[in-house]
Amino acid sequence: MHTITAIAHPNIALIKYWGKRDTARNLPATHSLSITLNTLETHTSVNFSAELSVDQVYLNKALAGNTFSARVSACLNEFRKLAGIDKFASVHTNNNFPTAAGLASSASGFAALLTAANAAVESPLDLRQLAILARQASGSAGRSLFGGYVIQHCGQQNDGSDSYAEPLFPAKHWPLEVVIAITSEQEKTTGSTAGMLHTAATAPYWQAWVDRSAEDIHAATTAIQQRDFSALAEVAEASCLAMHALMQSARPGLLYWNAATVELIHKIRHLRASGLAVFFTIDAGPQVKAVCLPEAADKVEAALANVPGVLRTLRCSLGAGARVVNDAE
Ligand code: 2P0
Repeated sequence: MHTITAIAHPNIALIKYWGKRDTARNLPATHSLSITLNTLETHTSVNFSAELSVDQVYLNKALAGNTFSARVSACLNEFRKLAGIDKFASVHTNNNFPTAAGLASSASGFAALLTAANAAVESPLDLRQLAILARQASGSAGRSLFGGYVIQHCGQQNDGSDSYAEPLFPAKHWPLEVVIAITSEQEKTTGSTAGMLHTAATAPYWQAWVDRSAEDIHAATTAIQQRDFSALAEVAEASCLAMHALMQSARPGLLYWNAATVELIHKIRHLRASGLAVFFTIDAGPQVKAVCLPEAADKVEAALANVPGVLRTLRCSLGAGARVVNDAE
């Protein structure tokens, strides 16, 4: 067998996933709706080999730590069961953006891993099976299999068979742009999985958060379908702030923001009030993602770059789903 390389992009949720209805199967407690980005990339190469007696995992050109390697192996174990393959793999995965800093590196990572693994076997799985395996590995990862606007259903079945991601609208339906304001390059202190379990166990507003999910998904889907920027801004900011308020209500509270994060929220709301089509969203980290109409993006980027505490900005459009690439790419 030869080495297959796949590329996948991070996605950012406009309607957030935070919490699990089943920890063992990694079933989300809420639906989520995301946009897949371009520019930021994970490249993952997979080579199944009869000569290996364990999976060998490299992250950003160095042997990966035990926790990361174990997650990759667990994902490959589930894949091997379904794909009927018993060989271990050497895996090389590289991100061109900060890992584990609230930029969804696990989403693009597992989407690229499964896409490469699937292209390396004789009987590939279908996309629905791949989406379920990706969700099992990381709740946001199924979303990075697809481009444009994507929904991750929380599902109701105990076995998770109806908890999968699927595309909603292609990127060209409404080509929004995203400015990411980086306010810290540090890895976050509380990972998403631990943060979600802690929140579900201790936050008093937990059930209200879960109950609101379907309504927010419906509002966002309608806004995207109608290309109604104000309506999308309203529901996306509400979902983001509700998620962070929920985390902060846990005991002890989880606070992923720094001072610059708060400055950016104010700046983006001020820009919108002054007529620019922009809204913010923030994940489990201190970076702020400003989603905007293309004609507003240059002004938004210039304004955010000047906010105290912003280290640099990144610019993305909507991107494609995970795919196999030639080694030369
Ligand atoms: C999201 N996040 O919807 C939310 C918003 C972070 C904040 O999905 O435990 O790394 O592996 O299923 O996918 C990050 O969570 O968590 C995430 P696990 P994951 O994008």
